[in-house]
Amino acid sequence: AKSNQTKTETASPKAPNGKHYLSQPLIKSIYTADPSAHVFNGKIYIYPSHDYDAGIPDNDNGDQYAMKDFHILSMDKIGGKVTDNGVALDIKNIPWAGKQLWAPDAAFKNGKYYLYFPVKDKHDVFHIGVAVSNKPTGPFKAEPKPIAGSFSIDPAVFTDTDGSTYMYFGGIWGGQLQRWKDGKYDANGSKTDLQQDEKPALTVKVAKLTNNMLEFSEKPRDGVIVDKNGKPLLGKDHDKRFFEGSWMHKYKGKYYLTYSTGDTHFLAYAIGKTPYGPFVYQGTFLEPVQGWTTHHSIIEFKGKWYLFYHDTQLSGKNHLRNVKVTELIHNPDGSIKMIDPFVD
Ligand code: FUB
Repeated sequence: AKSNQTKTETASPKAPNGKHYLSQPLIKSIYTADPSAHVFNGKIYIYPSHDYDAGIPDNDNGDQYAMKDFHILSMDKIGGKVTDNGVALDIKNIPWAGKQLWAPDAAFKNGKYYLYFPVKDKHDVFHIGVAVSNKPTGPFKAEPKPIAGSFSIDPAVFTDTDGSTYMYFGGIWGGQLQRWKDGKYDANGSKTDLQQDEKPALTVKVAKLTNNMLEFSEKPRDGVIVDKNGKPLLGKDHDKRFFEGSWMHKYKGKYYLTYSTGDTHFLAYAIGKTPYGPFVYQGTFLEPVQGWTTHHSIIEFKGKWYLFYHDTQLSGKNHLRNVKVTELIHNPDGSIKMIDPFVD
């Protein structure tokens, strides 16, 4: 007789494209995105955005990403239990904040933990702030003002082997980087990019931090991404150029700048000889995930490298994301092995 039983859920459910997800959400009790992972005291800490549904319709400005606080996740090992450590910083305790608490990062120095975050000020302009704690999970206390000279979004903080710490930051479109092209904010500037296809594309900003981790020690510079002939990527190179969500890791003495290509939905990488670049474009290493945004971090843990990323497996909605992890492999020639977030 024909069975009318429905198929039971498998360990790896199918995505809308008919394939299976490569990995599963790390936590299902809250929506999380933009995972910045770090190893502190031998344990893995993830500093994500905390997505929630503010009831704001999707638009290119990203108004639907109306986040209000941060929860830090921790785990003893890859594949181990993931703990949600509760509210680490609330927007109401950031004196200068208006709205949209976007993708954070964290660092440890001088016995303290530093949480870096972008948020719009009360005039709707993104800047980057810092908050300090004695513990990796907070609670964090925000400094009274944004970091002087900071703008746009997506801070990624990297400490080099010589102890110097750098912040990479910026994002176009809703991240407003294009509105700072002349060094000051242009409220009437483009909503997307410079709209100059044949000119060098906007790129990530990089600035060394002061030893107290609270300020820029220099004016932010352009981390220029060039092709193999040394020519900057152009505005029209949408499948290669920087959009947002940068990260820096050092592998075998080289500086790997990784980032999202935004409207073409890849993670791409470029390699430099110094933390400031120039960075030579190499290719993409994560195919588009489910959902519009793609944002990541890379860490080494117990001799292996891992990619933390997000997709929209749990909700199917662009602004309600969930963080994931998978192994990242450097090939013997230094290239990064392509990762497909789906498997057959
Ligand atoms: O989470 C809000 C924004 O979406 C982030 O700042 C971007 O990188 C994108 O993931």
